[in-house]
Amino acid sequence: MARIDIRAGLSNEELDAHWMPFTGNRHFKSEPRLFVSAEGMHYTTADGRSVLDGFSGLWCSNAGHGRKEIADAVAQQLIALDYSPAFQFGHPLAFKLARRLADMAPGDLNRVFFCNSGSEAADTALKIARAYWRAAGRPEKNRLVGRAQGYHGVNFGGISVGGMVGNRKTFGPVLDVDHLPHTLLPENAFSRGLPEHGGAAMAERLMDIINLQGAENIAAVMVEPFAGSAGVILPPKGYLQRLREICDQHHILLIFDEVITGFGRTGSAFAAQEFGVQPDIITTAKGISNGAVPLGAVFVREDIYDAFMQGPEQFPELAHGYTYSAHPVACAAAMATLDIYERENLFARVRELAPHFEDALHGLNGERHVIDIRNYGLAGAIQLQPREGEPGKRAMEAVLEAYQRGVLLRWTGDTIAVAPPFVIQREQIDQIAQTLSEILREID
Ligand code: PXG
Ligand code: PLP
Repeated sequence: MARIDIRAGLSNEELDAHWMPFTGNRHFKSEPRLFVSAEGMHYTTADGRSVLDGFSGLWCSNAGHGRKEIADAVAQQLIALDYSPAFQFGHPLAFKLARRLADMAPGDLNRVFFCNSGSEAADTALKIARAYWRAAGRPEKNRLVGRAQGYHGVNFGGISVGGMVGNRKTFGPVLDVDHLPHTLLPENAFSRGLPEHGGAAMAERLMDIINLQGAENIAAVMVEPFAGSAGVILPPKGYLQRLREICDQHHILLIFDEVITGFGRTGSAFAAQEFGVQPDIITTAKGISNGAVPLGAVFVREDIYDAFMQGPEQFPELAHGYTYSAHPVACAAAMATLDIYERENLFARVRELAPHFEDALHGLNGERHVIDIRNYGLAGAIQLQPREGEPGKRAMEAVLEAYQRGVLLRWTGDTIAVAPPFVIQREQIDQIAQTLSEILREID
């Protein structure tokens, strides 16, 4: 029998050359986990195994993999117009896409700034917030507020506002930012959907920061509607509403980072709509293009944009932009993605599947090691008791074992996260839960 090659024929030199992001490089390279193709709900590994995608890649492939409509749109765009200069020139598809996105967005978030990732979206939003207050004649409003356990990507603005200590502490001084406490409260363990307890009180902590720094010095508060990366930490009922009220009272912009929650994950296009809270700015990426081509977009209130439209008309009103802002190929991928979401009614499908998904995850309540289960829409988390002296190890082992048994999940700390594509079948949700149940019984 031919030897099965999990390394896909890669030499040590090739494996070594690629410095992998957010990966234990030595651990990975000693036993690589390589995908060579994907179709629908499944990846195929280098050694020819089929792996059910329980994580939409990395919260990206909401419509499943290998979507021909996207591939065709991308191929046609590459031939028609491969690149168009992003600054001082444009191409029609960027404007059409912006308009279409604006129509999906809540309220008057009708101005769309394109970038290439969630990290770029975060830094773009923070810069727009600060520059807005200058344009509005309030230059001293420049402080930023984030939240513990928040994730806003890896650029300097994002890690400053972000609250993942591990992503900041090796990089020296970052921006001087205040952080709200996270909303993972023990009394809310095993909540189904939005937790009941502590919402308004947790949001009230923003008042501590306002009292400390002065609202006159604060530009914006940036939070994820629910924290994805930290392990699906949901906002208790009333939390986001109260944040909004406080921001309104004190003239502070509220930025929702919807890189994960945007494009259907909650069952609505945006979590802002699902939770009924209107932010001033929304950042997105990932699902906007089904992950097929990198793309990010920042949605901004119309009157924020208007505040910038002053001074000599030939000068850029915002000294910011990326070579690949509104890249034609990314725009084509996004258009085709939105077509699929619409045609297949995939956000409604999230709402339909959510109760089954919730039951399947909460069915793991009582399994060994499980200390909390959280869910909303098609996002979920199973939090494990950390193994004595080895934090993070138990969830890592569970996820690596799931991969061996044909299910792709993600670990973050001792939490296992689940976020399947919206095209998942009920039996496949059951397969994820069943696999986890078996593994939790077996691992130490
Ligand atoms: N904001 C949020 C809310 C995110 O979730 C980013 C910004 C950064 O996006 P880019 O495209 O620059 O990576 C993210 C990314 C996980 C996981 O394990 C989450 C992300 C990325 C990778 C893994 O949950 N979120
Ligand atoms: N570094 C150099 C030397 C550049 O010339 C540029 C863009 O022109 C950049 C970085 C920024 O690249 P991007 O616009 O793709 O973010």
